[in-house]
Amino acid sequence: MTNEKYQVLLFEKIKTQIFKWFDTNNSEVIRNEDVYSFLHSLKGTSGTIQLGGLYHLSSRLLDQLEVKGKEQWRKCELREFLFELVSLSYQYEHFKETDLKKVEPSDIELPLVQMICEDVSMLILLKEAMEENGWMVMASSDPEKALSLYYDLQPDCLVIDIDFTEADGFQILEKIQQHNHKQFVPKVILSNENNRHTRIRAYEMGADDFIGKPIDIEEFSVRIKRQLERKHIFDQSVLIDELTKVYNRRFLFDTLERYLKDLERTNSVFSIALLDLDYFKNINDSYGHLIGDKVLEAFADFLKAKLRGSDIVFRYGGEEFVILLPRTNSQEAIDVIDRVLQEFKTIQFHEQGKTFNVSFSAGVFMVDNPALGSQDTLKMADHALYEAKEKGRSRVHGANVSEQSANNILHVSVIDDDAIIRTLLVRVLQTIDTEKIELDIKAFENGEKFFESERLTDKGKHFLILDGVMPVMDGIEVLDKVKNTAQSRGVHVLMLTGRKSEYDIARALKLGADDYVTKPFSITELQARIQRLIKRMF
Ligand code: GH3
Ligand code: MG
Repeated sequence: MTNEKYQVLLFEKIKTQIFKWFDTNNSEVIRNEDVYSFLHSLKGTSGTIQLGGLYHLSSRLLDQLEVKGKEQWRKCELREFLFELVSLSYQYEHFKETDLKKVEPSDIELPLVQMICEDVSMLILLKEAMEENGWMVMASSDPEKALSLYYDLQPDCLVIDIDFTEADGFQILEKIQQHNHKQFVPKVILSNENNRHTRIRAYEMGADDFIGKPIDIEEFSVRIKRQLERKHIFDQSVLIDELTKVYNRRFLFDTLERYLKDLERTNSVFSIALLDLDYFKNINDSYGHLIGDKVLEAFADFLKAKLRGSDIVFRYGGEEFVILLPRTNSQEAIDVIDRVLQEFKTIQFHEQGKTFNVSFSAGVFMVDNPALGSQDTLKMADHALYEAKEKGRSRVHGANVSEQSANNILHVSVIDDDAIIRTLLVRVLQTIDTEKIELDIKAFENGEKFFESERLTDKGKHFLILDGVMPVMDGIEVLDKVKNTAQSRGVHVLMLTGRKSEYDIARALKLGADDYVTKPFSITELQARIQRLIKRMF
């Protein structure tokens, strides 16, 4: 046999062992001797068949094993310990040696591009080209879904291919522009109709750039890059939220830092309140996003009118607002916010011949310890907000420093028949820092096992990472079934698909997958992507 064949066999062996340890329900603990003999044999064989990287890694792990001097390992400890090995096997299996250099760590805060395009081959092509530039790309082929995703994700740039067969591409642009003229997100239009009339119409409707087909990929990338740069500069220089005209999130952090410094110097305590509109999604769903926008504007105006001149209002994100109340203690702040709530919820909104009221929930936290950073301060207010939501909404809750309140839980399920990928993904998920969300992670080797577990009935939101191709009930079937269950609203799905399976990608998007990633993926990039997705979606 050639070296290459031995190499393949050796990686197979690693895979089988990993499967036995982590995937079967044998036992919770693994004997150290077993780990030792496994690594020892790896070291021996890899040296012989010229796998230098694997040889060095197994030697190093063996040394560490000795230092640790354990008798047995818990599954999770061992998974952590062997992560580099799992990751190396994955890369060996999926990338050629020469490709490995390309797998570089990427920034967690990658720019996010949203692409809307009916033609799936074009979608795949451009998504791939953009991802090569290190940007994260969310792609949708369905205009309705794209629109609601746009509000959920708040992308940094929009690419809209207006050549739809049934929908009117310009209508999508128009709908987004109605919201967008108050919120700067660059929009790039693609079309076959590269004539003067269409271009003028696109620019008039708010397009920032127009690219005619056929598309030169290199030029396309540069033009998108320019738009992302514009957006970045814009975000850096603006302190006011354009929709609501209150201060934005970036200014909130600057201000909080200033107040924390003041607290240290002069001992003047202050309170912060985190407000979140109740069931706001329902307003968007029933009346459309434009009415949702109107409610947000009205809410911000109301806050400014009802609070003291020294209180500062910020838009924290979507339908969340922060109020900073200088020189105000916890009880005073709770009273102020509660008074605002009682008045606000009596206001009647009249739209489309119907009348409705809106309430909010709030968490209040008094800051009297300068050692807490701005992030921690907000986290405390957020815990209290969570309590207020849990207790039935439309109420104000004070944070209690000593009380460790429950976090928001997100159930993440990995469904993939490949043991290496499962182990990798679980570990990747475990290292993700999700601030206020606690992840409950489970892996399944196929869709049947996933449904048998009845996991979807667990309360809270769900995030599924689904392998497109599996022997028992493939990803598309799982997706179809998930989207047809009663709980489908709170379920977000990321599909892992083969690079060439255009048909699968098209079906996945049609069936309601929120995003797809083609295999093989770079681990660091996938990590960045999942982190971003979780932060933005939950
Ligand atoms: P809860 O009472 O638990 O807070 O429920 P909710 O429906 O308010 O909360 P959820 O976080 O599920 O939904 C918030 C929605 O707000 C999702 C998003 O699409 C929408 N949204 C975020 N930003 C904007 C915006 O600028 N305009 C509009 N119209 N909607 C937005
Ligand atoms: Mg809300």
